[in-house]
Amino acid sequence: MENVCLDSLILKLHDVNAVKFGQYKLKCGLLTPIYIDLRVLVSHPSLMNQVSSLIYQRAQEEELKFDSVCGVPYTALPLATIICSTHELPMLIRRKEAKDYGTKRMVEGTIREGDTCLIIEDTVTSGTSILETAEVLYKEGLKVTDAIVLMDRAQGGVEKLASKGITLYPIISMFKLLNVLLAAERIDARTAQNVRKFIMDNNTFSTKEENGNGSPVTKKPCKDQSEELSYEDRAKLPNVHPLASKLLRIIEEKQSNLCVSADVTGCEELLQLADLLGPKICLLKTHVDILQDYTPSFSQALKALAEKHNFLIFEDRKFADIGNTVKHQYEGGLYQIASWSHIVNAHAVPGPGVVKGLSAVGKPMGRGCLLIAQMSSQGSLATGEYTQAVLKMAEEQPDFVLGFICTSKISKQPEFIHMTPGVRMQAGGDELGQQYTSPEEIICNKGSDVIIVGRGILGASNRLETAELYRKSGWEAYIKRLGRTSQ
Ligand code: S5P
Repeated sequence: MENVCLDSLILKLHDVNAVKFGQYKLKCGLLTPIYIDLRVLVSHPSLMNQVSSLIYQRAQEEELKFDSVCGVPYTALPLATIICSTHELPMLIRRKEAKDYGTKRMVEGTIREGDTCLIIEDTVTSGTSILETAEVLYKEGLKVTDAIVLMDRAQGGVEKLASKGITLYPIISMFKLLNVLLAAERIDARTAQNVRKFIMDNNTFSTKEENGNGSPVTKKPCKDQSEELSYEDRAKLPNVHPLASKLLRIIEEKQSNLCVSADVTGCEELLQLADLLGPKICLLKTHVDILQDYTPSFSQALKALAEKHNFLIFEDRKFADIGNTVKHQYEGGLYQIASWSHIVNAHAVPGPGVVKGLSAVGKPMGRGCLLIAQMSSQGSLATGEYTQAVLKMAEEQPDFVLGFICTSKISKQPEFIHMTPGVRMQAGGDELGQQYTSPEEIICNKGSDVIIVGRGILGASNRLETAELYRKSGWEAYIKRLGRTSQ
C-alpha cells in the first residue's frame, strides 16, 4: 500500500475532524485521549471513495476469498456499499435490531449457507463490534474468517479476533496515525507520547485469555507494528527481554542508537575512550582478545564507566562452538566475559546448543545474546536460508536471545533488537572486505535499531565531535523513520 497515499489520507482525516484529541469515552467505558470518529466520512464523498478503495485493495493484496461483504453498522455500512457496488460484489446488511413485522430477519440480502462473508469495519478497539456482527452471521450459517478495518487503535482487537478465528487486517494503526500527525506538526511530541502511553497501558486483550479449546492464546505483535513503535514503546512490551528493555530505555533517554566499536589494543586507551564517548552512546562494543595488556581490573573499570555514563557493554566474542565449550569460554578463562559484559554474540552454525550453553551461564546473571544473522563483509555466507534459520533459532530461545547482528531488519517482532555494523558516513569499504553503509540508510531504510561504528569514529581527529555526528545522524534517521513508517 502506498505510504504517501496513507499519509495524506491521515492528514485529510485530521482535517475533517475524524481524529480528535482531548478526553473522550469509548464504548467500553474507557476514557481516551484520542477519539476516532469516522461517521463524518459520509459528508466527504471523495474521502469515502478513497477509504473504500483502500479497503478493497487490502482484500486483494491479502488474496482474501469471500462470497459476500458485510459492513459493521452503521459507519462501515456505506463503505461496504461503495465497495460492493464498484466491484459488483454481493452485500449483506446486518440489522442492529430485528424488525417486529414482516420477516424479522437480522441479516438482509441473499444468504447461502456455507458462504464466507468478509466483515468491514471503520475503527477497532477491542474487536467486540466485529465479533457481534460475526455472531449474527454465524447464526445464519455463514462463515467469517477475515475482517478489514481502516483504523486499528492497537488495543488488542487483532489478538482478540485471532483468538476467535478471525484474522483482522488493519490499514492504519494508531502508531502510524500518531507518527504522521507528529511529522506534519499537527500534534506535539507530548501529545503523541501521551496517546502512545495510553494505548500501551490499555490493551483490552489479556495474554491469559483462552481460546475455545481452553489452550492459551499467544499474543502475536500485530502486522509490522515494530516499524511503528518507538524505542520507548518497545521497552514496555510484555514479552521483551529485560536487558533489551533496559537498552531501549537507554537509547530513548540518551537519544542515541549509537554503539561504538572500541577496537583499540590498549586497556588505558579503551577506558579513556569509554569515558570520553560514554555520554554519546547506548552501547560499547569490545574485542577483549585484541587487548595487549588485559587484566581483570580493566573489566572492573569498564563496568564502572558503564554505570557512570549509563551504557551497556557488548563483548563481540562471536561464540561458535558446541554448547559445552562456549559455556566455559563465556564463564571462565582469562577474560571471564560473563562477569562484565551485558551482551555477547554468537554464530548459529553449531545449532541451538550454542545458545543453550551460553544461556546456562548468562541467563541467571540477567545477560543476553545477539545471534549473527548476516555480516557486513563482502562474500558473507550468512544470507538467505541461513539468515532465516537464525531467525527461527532466536524465536525459539527469546529468554536469552534479544536480537541480531544483521545488515537490515530481519524480524517483525518488536521485542528483538537489530544491530548493524559496517557503518560510516561515507559509503565504501576497506581492503579486507568490510563494506560500509551510512547511518541514515541503516536506520531509516534498512530498519535496523542500532548502528555499530568503529573506525568511522576511532580514525577521526576529534573522536568526541565525530561520535556526536554519528549519534545525531542515527537519531535523526530514527525520527524520520517514525514519521513515515509503512503499515
Ligand atoms: O558483520 C559484522 C559483524 C561485526 S560484529 N561486521 C563487523 O564489522 N562486525 C564488527 O563491527 C567488527 O568485528 C568490528 O569490530 C566492527 C566494525 O568496525 P569498523 O571499524 O569497520 O566500523
